[in-house]
Amino acid sequence: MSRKLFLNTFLCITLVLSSCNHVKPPEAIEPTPSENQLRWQEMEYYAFVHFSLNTYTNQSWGYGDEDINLFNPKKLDTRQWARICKEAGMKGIILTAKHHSGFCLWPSEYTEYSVKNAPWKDGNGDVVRELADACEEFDLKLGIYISPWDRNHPDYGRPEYITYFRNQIREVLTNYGEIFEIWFDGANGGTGYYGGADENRKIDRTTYYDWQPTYKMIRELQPNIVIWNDGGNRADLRWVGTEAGYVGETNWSLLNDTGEVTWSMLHHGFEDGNAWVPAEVNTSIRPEWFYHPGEDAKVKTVPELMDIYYKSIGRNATLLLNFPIMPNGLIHPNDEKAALEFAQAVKEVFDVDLTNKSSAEATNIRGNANKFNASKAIDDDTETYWATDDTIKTASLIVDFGEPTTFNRFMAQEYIRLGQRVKAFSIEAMVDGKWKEIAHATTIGYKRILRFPTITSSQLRFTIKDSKSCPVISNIGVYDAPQLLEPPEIIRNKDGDIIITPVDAESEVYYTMDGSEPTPDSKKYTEPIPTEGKLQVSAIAYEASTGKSSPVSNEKFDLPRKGWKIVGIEDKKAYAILDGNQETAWHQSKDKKLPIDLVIDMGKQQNIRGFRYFPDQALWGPGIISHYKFYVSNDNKNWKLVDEGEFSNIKNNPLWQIKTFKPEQARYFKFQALGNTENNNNIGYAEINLITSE
Ligand code: FUL
Repeated sequence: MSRKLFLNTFLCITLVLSSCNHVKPPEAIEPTPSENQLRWQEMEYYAFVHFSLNTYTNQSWGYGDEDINLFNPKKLDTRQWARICKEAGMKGIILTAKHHSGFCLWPSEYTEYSVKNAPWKDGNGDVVRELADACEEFDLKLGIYISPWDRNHPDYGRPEYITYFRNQIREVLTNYGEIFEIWFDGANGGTGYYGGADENRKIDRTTYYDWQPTYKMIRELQPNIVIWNDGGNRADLRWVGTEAGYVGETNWSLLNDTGEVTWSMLHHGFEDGNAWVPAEVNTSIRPEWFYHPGEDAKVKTVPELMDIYYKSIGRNATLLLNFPIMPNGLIHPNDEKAALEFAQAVKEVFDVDLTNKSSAEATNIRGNANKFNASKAIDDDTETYWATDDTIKTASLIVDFGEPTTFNRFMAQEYIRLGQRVKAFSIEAMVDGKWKEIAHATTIGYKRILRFPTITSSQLRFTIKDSKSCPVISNIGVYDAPQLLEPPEIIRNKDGDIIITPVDAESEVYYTMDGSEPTPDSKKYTEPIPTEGKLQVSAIAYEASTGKSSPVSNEKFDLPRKGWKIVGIEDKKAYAILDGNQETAWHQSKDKKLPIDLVIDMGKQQNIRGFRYFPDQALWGPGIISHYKFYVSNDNKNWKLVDEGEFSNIKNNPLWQIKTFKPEQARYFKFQALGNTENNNNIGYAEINLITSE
């Protein structure tokens, strides 16, 4: 090389390098997350634990007068909880230190209604302490749920209670080491024991709790904490408007810091919001939050949990998955099994990132600087990113696998320290020399995962179609998820026919009716099966081509509802509430005013010992009954009241409600609605069924 050429080359390289160094990173677009919110978001997946006095009364919400002597778990072992959570890949545990009943799992100095007066460990026990120690041992973070609504406290509803509530918060945030999250549930059903007053106490949610001084105290006591609060009480994190385990597909981590928060804002965030309030998806591994023995066969299956994963973590939220603790103080083995299998299934999908062996190129690179080039999106380092020039809001990144590659999942992450930007994007694959769209979506945020049918291609194109400002992508991933067969749906119609439907129409269904586990050697389902009497049905979906089976579906049925008549209602559509199909519902006529009766003639006497109510699942105006009376009669004239009460938490978790009482012989029953969750006269039902004795 001549001296001149050498000098020229040297100059060029220096120029290029120095220009790179001068390319500035994109400016943040406000709002941006705090350090605490960032640390929390990276946890992605952590546990909820519901345990309280109502674990011993089979209730969803304790009333506040439950006998303290019931609390005496014989095998309580917080190390078992922590081990399971750790093995399940979770990063922390949030404990219901105080649920709505007011009972405290730590020996609070401000109330007698706590473990200090329970027989457990002769009053020397402290569940919060034991869990804090177990979390430390298993390297998990600890969070605290402390219910603002307190159905035990005599002062609830008065200003004095706020002092009590703050004192309790101070106790749990002072004595148990670092707390990563505090959870303030918004539920308030009004009625309660309230120190013996036994009355309905209404509060104004917008003013009563006076949150700001409480938040200030919390942040002083625990500088690294994030505060969860629902409704309009803006804190660090938001609820997603449902407990069913999903956030909206479009999910901005933003809200406005003042003003009303609508359901849509909870579910989707608010694109133009001026405050960073990211979403946390909370759901239970079983239908309910607290333990009910009747749900032992209702633990969510791996395909259901995977679906929740994609609809929470895969949609820019975190996942808070609940374990109900059994009365003996342990997590049930079925729940443990489901959580560990779920962790394994997640691993099987995401362990091999197909971009690891690929190269990437982009249509625009910020200042042409290496520091911001496409490879930064596939380097697995979330602190480096691909960014474009400031004026560019539409750009593509092409991943070249170098050989035909099979995939069905795509993951993208924005570098959210600089704000959430992307509004729309698409994924294409090169098929027969042309780009073919395989998926498109809206927001990305911290993490977005898309599912699409399996495709084989050598190249993938990720196109940002619209963005608030130049896109900043820290990471993308491409995966080949194994197929998961979903368990089939089992229903029994009014005539008593069992109908089993596979989720994937291609798969075969095998079933048993003797309580044994179905296999592909069991009876094959081909058409509705006429049945009589009480029975249990178990079924699997099976794919002969792969030899794979789904998890087992289990359903127990009481007597068929053949011959039942809805008394005094002409509308034939009313029979939707007896058809076994949870998706069909019927509502009482709009002119009726509460209390509203539903009277059913069973045609003959039955020995009734309970009933089951499944509310309409509609998002708007479902007419969900919250308070009821239940009567029986033999002549449709003289009625005997056999049960009355509330369906706790039915608004947020509108699932089967099961009530039992002393058996009664009767031909008619009357289910009387006294109130609904909408505070109006709209009363709906998807299903009504009885629980009978032999
Ligand atoms: C709800 C509460 O009312 C439930 O009992 C449960 O604690 C759930 C996580 O939040 O709204």
